[in-house]
Amino acid sequence: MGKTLAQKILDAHIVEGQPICGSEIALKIDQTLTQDATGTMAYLEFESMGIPRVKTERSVAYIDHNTLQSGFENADDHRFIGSVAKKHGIYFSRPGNGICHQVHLERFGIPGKTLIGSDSHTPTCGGIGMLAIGAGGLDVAVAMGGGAYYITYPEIVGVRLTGKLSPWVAAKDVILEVLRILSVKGGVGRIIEYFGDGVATLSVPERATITNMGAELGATTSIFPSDETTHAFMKAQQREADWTPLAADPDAKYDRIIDIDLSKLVPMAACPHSPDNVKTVSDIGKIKIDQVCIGSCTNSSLLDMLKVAYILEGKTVHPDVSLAIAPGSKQVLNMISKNGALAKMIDSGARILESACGPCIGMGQSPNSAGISLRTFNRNFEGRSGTKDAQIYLVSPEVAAYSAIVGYLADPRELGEMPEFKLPEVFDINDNMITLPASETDAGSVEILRGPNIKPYPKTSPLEDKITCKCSLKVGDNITTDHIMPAGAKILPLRSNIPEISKHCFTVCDADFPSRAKALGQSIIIGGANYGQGSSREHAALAPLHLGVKAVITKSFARIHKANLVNAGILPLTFENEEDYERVLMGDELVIEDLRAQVKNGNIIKITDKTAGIEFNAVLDVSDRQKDILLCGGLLDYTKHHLG
Ligand code: MIC
Ligand code: SF4
Repeated sequence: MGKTLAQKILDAHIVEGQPICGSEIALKIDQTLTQDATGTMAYLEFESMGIPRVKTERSVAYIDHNTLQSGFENADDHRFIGSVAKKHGIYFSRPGNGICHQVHLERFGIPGKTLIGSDSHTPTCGGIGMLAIGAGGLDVAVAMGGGAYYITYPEIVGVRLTGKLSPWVAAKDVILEVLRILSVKGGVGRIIEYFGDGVATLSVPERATITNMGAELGATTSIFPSDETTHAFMKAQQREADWTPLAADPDAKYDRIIDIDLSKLVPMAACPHSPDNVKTVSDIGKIKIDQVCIGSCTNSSLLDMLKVAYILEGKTVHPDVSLAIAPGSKQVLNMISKNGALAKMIDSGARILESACGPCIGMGQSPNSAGISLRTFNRNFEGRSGTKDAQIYLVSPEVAAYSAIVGYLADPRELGEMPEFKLPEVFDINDNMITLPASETDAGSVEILRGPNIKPYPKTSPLEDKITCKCSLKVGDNITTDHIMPAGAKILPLRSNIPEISKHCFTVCDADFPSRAKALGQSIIIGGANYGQGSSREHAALAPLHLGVKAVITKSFARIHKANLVNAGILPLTFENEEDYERVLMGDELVIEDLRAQVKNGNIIKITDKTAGIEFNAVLDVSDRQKDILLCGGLLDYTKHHLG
């Protein structure tokens, strides 16, 4: 039987386990990437494994998230990461060089290879046929040390694209349509693979927008074939030698097929506060807007910027609107500055930001109170913009730019005929902001530069045999890692200081949680469905670990967060009977006896709720390897144990 493209790459990289849907496999990882907000912790973890040099084909450390330097913390972290990179054989993309996913697509991604990154939008490189997966920092550290990366062998959902996008309808509208169909939980345990005649009509940056935002489906990753369009893109990046043609076999069998006729799509928006709350722009109507932000790893390519500049040319941003634009990389910014597109943006009144994540992660440009902001980003979770009552709509660059001019949410098809926007035959190549690592002989003399805000990994201990503790928090469905461990300009500089950042854990939901959990010493959290969706930040597990959380019991988990909990030695449990979720209340005293034996012997954990006077079963749905990790007290202890 023929294989899908994802299956071909998976199967070529399996080093342990069987390609059977639902079973755990170990993958050989060819490349890794980190960014600064997750990178400091990842490199502290890598250092503690005592491996002198990375064992991957290519590892790259990017500085793109914590670029607002309103104190010494972020700058210290940048220096720390730069020095670790130099010493241990990692390429270092300096601040200003661009957003990790955009730069990796331009300069490092290779069709058919595997990449894991400590950022959930790592699947961006799926746009050139790479198997690129978001992971926790510790998983990336292990992969840098030559260890395998473990996932559940996924189902493959095929999205068959036919037709061609109408003028002013964008790649963003394609992924919004997929989100409308599948929802933010619909991709869990699945890879989304695009195929069909419509693929050839999409450029690489458009494909990358689609695979990037597949993260919002909860998918393991998303992937496009590598074809002549990919070839032209790689050639234009002067990386033709890295190109290989790749596609699914003609008789490949997908677990499910979704049909999308590109010509039928219209401009859409994801309404507050979820990326799957998708409606057409015309159904939402002409709502008045306060802000427009264009950029982020989803929509900051040269192609996006050329379209935006065309729409803005000769116009002025509406007097009631603030327009901010962050081109995705130095390459993009440089090229639009040379071809005049940047001048058109500046002329229109756009506020040009550096090539970094910026407003997407709340690093500046928070909207006004109750402000309505249109953003070309990928997440519109409540409060993520930095303004609690802001209303964020996710839209294409075309919708964003046109709306910025007219002052309300508007349909860019009103612009009439669309010129052909073409990618250049040669991109501007200058990798001078990527610092090469020291040679193996020089590495010994490289000094690691550590700032005072960099604190060690939290204390761990082997799994106890009996847990008696209270439920410190009960939350509902679709809790994001932005709820668990908020980001933004004030909190992000604490990413390398777990004791300090823990003071902000869950404060979006309950301001007293950190102090309550700390006072309890040990506790358990109760959650609903799709708990931990969104970012890959392992801080959403490390802060609870620091605060004494022993287990999280939910209706279901998002993939990366569940793995991060295991890595941190926190039990990820699900209710065997979902009705039990209603019966356990905050403050209840919970007891788990013979825990080690229960973990070793099966996947059912018996729990007594003394306050409610009930017993219930929770499921520990993890592999035997993950059980060993939990028994050891987390992946770091497990890895040291196995290495030593
Ligand atoms: C995000 O978009 O939420 C982030 C910030 O890029 C995160 C990583 C982080 O929290 O550092 C992600 O998506 O993984
Ligand atoms: Fe950066 Fe936003 Fe992309 Fe996350 S989603 S990597 S914060 S641009």
